[in-house]
Amino acid sequence: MTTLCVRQVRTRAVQAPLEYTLKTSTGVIATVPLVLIDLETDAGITGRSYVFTYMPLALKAVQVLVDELGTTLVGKPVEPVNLDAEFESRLRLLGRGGLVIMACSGLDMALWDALALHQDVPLATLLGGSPRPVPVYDSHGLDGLELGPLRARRAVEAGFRAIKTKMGYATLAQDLEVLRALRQAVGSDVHIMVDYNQGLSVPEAERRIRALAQEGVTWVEEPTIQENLAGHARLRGLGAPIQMGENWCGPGDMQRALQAGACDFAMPDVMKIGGVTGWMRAAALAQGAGVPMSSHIFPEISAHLLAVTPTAHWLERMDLAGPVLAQPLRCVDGCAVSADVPGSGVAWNEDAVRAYQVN
Ligand code: SMN
Ligand code: MG
Repeated sequence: MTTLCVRQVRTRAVQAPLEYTLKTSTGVIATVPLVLIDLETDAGITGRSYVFTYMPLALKAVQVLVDELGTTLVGKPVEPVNLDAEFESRLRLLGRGGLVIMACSGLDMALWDALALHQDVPLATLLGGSPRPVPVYDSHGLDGLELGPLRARRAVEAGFRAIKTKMGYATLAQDLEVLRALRQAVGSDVHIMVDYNQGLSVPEAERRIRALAQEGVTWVEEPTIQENLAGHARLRGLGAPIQMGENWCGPGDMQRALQAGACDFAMPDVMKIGGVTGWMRAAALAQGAGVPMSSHIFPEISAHLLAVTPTAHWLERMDLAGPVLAQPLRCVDGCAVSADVPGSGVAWNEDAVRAYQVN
């Protein structure tokens, strides 16, 4: 078989609409800034992926990083593990944190998509497994008293057996009020995860976790600043499992968190952990530590990755890129079902891309 090589990398910046404004305890997300990546190869196959930049102010910078790094791939074989090593060496002085690893991961995801398409297999199959249903929780706008319970009821009616809500209101009483309203809406046999998005001090987090533990939550996510590993470790054993990982930049951050005993569960974000290449290394760390591993947003590719993750736990359904995708991920009977088609499942709705393109 001839070697598949990169011919060109094209990017487009879009601001996709959000069905529900995402209000976290540390920031509000009203639109979805995405860098769409089309990695063209000399076999006429195009690998696709997207990078979510959280805030519009980061959109142009990430697009430039992807463009610049993409030019270094032109003419090279589509060998993501080798190209990851090249990025590691080339970017050693700059460092692969923040926006840089986001750009590298976007290219990595597109490279793996191209490989799977070239071999005409789903990504999970290319990685040595096969697509399978993965337990999924709904995390799309189930927040606040006004609409949270209604959306939670709709999620359960749609087959979800688990939901996640943002926590960290001004008072513990308000946290409990929202949590009890959701529990009232979904009943006792649905998992409820809560996410503080790093919003509490350690003493306040201890106070609130002890209270929430009485309510039966499945996990408490990022209760305090995510870099505070000792702080997270202090919050374990209070009656509710501690979850974190969406902000780990590369497998090294995950290793340090696990070594510090910072969490009961892990949820790397495929974009920040290092793409598919980084995810597979993270999955090995989780297996070695015996830690259940969930995904963070990016549901389409995460469905393939969790299918080959030894300690796979939950897939997060938050449909950020849905408005520009040809085929959003399907969720049936409480499981995410990646289409049994070649690649990672990422393809564009070109009309929508044109409508939301900003650059
Ligand atoms: C989250 C925060 C910001 C954007 C997307 C998702 C949240 C989560 O921390 O875990 O869903
Ligand atoms: Mg979170």
